[in-house]
Amino acid sequence: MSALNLRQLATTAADFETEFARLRHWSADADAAIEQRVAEILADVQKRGDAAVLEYTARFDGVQAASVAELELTREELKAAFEAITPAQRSALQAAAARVRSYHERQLQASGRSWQYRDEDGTLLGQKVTPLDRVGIYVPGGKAAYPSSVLMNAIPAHVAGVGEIIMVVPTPRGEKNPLVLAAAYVAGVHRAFTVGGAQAVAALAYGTATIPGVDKVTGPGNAYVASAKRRVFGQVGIDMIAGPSEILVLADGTTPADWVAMDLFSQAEHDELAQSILLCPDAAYLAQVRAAIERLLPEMPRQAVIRASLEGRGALIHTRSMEEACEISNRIAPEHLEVSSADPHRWEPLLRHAGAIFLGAFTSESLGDYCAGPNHVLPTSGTARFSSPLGTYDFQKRSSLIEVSEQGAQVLGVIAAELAYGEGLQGHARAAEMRLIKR
Ligand code: HSO
Ligand code: ZN
Repeated sequence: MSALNLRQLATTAADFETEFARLRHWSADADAAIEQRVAEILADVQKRGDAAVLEYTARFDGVQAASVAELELTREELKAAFEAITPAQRSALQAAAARVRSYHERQLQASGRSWQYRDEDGTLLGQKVTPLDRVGIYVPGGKAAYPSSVLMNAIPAHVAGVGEIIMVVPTPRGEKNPLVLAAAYVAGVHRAFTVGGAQAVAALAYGTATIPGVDKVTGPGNAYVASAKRRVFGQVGIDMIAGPSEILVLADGTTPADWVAMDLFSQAEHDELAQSILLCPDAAYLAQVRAAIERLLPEMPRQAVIRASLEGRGALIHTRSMEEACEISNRIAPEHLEVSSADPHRWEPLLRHAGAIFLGAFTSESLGDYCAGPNHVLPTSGTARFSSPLGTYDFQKRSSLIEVSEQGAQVLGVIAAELAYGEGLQGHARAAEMRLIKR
């Protein structure tokens, strides 16, 4: 095997900024052919409904069915899948689901409740929080069929109180992934259809005779699904368009080098375009991690993907200090940030932008992917600067609540009328003035 060509940068190097910019560069250029195909599929499903869904499912997945109803997986089928997996798989799914559920229940308590108050003149003001009526969860079927993602999408929806959770999952050549079905059962998915691709997103967004239209579509997918989600946004809500996975490890040199090497692999193995970066002020430790990577890589079944990811987008960066490592991490705003330090709480206050922060040597990112409790659907590609993990709040919406008292109307009416005349809107002004008591 050829030597691993893993980038090593130093923040003291004259060309650091150029190399750093190169490292960060990533573009998911919209592919015009895909965009065109997706636009056609969306329009076709909107127009012909079930018939179009059936045709695309036959063409793309090789699944022939007489009706879309035949493509529905009943709750009994999901249950049967759950019962058919091994006892160890069953209990792992249930344990993960329980932890994810309790984390999201806390989240709901902390940020998902309605509130109101009355001001001095008796006017009631507030915010009413309600769950979405119906959501669609897209689950990929091919190389990225992750049962854990079923839990991470469906459980917060369930906890938020969504009325109906509809899962769609492609089953190429009719092959169903038993763990995906079992996870859907555990997570409380209400209905599931073996339909995928842009046609599934279209069915969820527009509704067909068989597949109910939803209010929001969440979940990861390939370029077709991402394009379809972008296009239906506005008609329905979407969660986010996720880019390739990322991990950034801040190391002070106290964690066993093998552990850090494997943590870098754990995101690199997702995708050739995934990004794994290690930042450390200790040059000797960086050399140890590099040696560990080279020694461990040949053992990995997905070594080809890991190698491509590390060589294409990975880096070991020698910083002047841990403080500088924290600054660079903030510039990158990674999806996953491991603070692999003996004193993680010293650094945590310096870290402002990251999808999820993993503190201390024992907190491998992979524990967060499956079962620690927080969501693994996280902002990627620097979007952690302005967005948050998928959560119960994504399955809720807020309505403002206003009840103006007679006394309150006397004050507000004067203000509103003044501003309304200024905008040339008589109707507004007079509606406010009619409620003023003539004296
Ligand atoms: N790390 C992925 C989620 C995942 N990992 C699913 C394993 N299975 C999100 O970036
Ligand atoms: Zn992962």
